[in-house]
Amino acid sequence: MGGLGDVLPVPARVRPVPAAACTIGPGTAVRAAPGTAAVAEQLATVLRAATGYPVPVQPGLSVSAAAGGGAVRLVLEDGHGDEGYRLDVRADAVTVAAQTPAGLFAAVQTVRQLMPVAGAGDAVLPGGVIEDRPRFAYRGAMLDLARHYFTPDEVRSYIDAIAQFKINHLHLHLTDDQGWRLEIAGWPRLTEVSGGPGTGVDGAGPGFLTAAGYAELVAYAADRFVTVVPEIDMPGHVNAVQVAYPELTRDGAAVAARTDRAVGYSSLCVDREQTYAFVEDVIREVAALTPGPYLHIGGDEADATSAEDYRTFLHRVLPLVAKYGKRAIGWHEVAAVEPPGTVVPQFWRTAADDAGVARAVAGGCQVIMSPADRTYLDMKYDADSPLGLDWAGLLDVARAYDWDPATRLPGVGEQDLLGVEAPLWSETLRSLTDVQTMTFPRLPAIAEVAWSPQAARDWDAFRRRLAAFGPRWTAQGIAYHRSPEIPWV
Ligand code: TNX
Repeated sequence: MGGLGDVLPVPARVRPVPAAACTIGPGTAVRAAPGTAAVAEQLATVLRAATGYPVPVQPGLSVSAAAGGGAVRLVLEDGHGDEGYRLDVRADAVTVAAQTPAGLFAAVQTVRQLMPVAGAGDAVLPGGVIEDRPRFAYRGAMLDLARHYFTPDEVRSYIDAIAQFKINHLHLHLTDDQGWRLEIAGWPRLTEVSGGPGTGVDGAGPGFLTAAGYAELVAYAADRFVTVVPEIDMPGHVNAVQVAYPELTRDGAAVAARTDRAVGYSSLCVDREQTYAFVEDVIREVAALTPGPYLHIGGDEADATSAEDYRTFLHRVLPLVAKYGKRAIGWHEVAAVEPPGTVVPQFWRTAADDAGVARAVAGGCQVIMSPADRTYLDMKYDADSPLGLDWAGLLDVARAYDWDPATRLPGVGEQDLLGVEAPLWSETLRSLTDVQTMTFPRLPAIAEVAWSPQAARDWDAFRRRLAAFGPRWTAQGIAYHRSPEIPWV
């Protein structure tokens, strides 16, 4: 049995009381206070898997220990913040308290890691108290479905895998030069043509989400307290749009499909009204399918759009996002147009400073930190990595872990950060196994950067906790890179 604090990401406060360990036995039940039934069922599922016992869920607050094992109760109470929780393990009972179901769900992820991987018979929860809450509200991962499409089942499996580390946003990069992956009412050729056979990098990543399939995915994520953030990349990265609809090009001439990895060569026509009719249809549709607060409009690498056109375009499009009730996120290039304070620039480059982002922060914007040399899961681990790119350098686990987002950019401090995200671009990926191998174990490093207080983080302690997690991935059927930096058990 590990210690009470042997959890990824490390909890904010841990007070072990070894004598208070609690045995989950054949009589253990989960008692669900009003409003906690759904998470109680998730907790019971964890305890059943760890023990093989029935672990019924019972409504009510009584903590009277049933024969053969303590009761586990879930309660909602103030004082824990939006996603914080308190886990109190005593010899005769366990209490999980939070202000919200999201906080209870975070606690369940902690309990899951404190239980055996999969077991038969009594299991022991280490005694003591954890009081935990996130450093940042936005803790994200991103999957690129455009360069290579991943099916709803694959994305669901990714959601399951990342939610264990208290990642609470999944950004889906749905469109790019090589493909368009979300069905849009009124514009069927986007997916018929640019989601069809031969799309994706090397033509090896065809497929698309139907509107209904996307909505199901969003609901599945929401059940795991993960908010989907859809990205429609514009005004650049639009070759797939123009292949499907040549009327959206300057001269209306047919456009050749592209399956190479180049960037920065395509642009929507900023001075044509038809462009904005298209963009508004897409934004309205995506907003209607997405209950979460964010809509990502890309805005990166628009090298085929002049600076003046880029400004004109964004000043038309940012209000459309607001019109349909969403808060816009854009890659940090959007900071160049002095966006309103509700817009969230996502910093992705490797430079030591960025005047545009600092100016946006001074203007009231919050920032998502995704510096490529720390968070890009598509960078190679080391020179021998068979998958991935290396334009931002090699990214081993220590590099992903050992940085502080609040000191990364001058003029962008702790209070200016909405959070941290780890993007996974898919130019070199062909399968879910590829995705998993690039994601793990670096995503838990980023999750700890985003969740745990800076003062509670320590590389050596993290390596040991990570090493102990290896068998869990194996038991879950998740591939991971056995980085030589980690003393795997
Ligand atoms: C840069 S990061 C891009 C993507 C590529 C990625 C590969 C960003 C906003 N744009 O178009 O896929 O590098 O690492």
